[in-house]
Amino acid sequence: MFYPITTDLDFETGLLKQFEVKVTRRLSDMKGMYQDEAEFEKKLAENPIIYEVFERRVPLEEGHLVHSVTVINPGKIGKEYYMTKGHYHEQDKTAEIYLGLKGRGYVLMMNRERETTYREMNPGTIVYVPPFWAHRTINVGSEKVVFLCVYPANAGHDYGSIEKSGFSKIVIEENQFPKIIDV
Ligand code: M6P
Ligand code: ZN
Repeated sequence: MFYPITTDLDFETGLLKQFEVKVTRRLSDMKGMYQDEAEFEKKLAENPIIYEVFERRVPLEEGHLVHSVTVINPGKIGKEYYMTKGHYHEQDKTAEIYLGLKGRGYVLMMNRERETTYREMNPGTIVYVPPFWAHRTINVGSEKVVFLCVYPANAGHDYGSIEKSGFSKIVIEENQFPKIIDV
């Protein structure tokens, strides 16, 4: 029997005071995901942390809800902002909720027909990622992007489809503003 738990979220930082799982993604974990390959190779020397995920451990079974906070650092590889890898759910009928806590983010979403849309995520924005949509979060600002995520614990991450075919659009900085362009 899994007993109820509480978690303290610090509204100053957006960070969780308790977590059991921490995932750190560095640039080297994102091979092939940035368009500017020369810049990617160059930055590999310092291999910066792109984002981190802090998660409460719950059983990864139907009925449970994973809840975690993700922190994306500010930065760019060439013109392209730091972002998450992005994924479909393996159980693709499962949705996800994000709550923006800090910073300026874009949530890029793509369905299996490769139709792509995005929503801005600022502190206080709730983003609903419906079933069947791959999702990637992009830090389009100069501060950390911090957001809470909640999703069914049996959803699973399908990274393979994104590693293979990418998203059909990318987010770059142009004249100091974010811009979505076709790949
Ligand atoms: C959010 C959720 C997680 C995800 C994380 C990082 O917290 O969507 O499920 O793991 O972002 O994104 P990704 O797994 O695509 O690298
Ligand atoms: Zn997800």
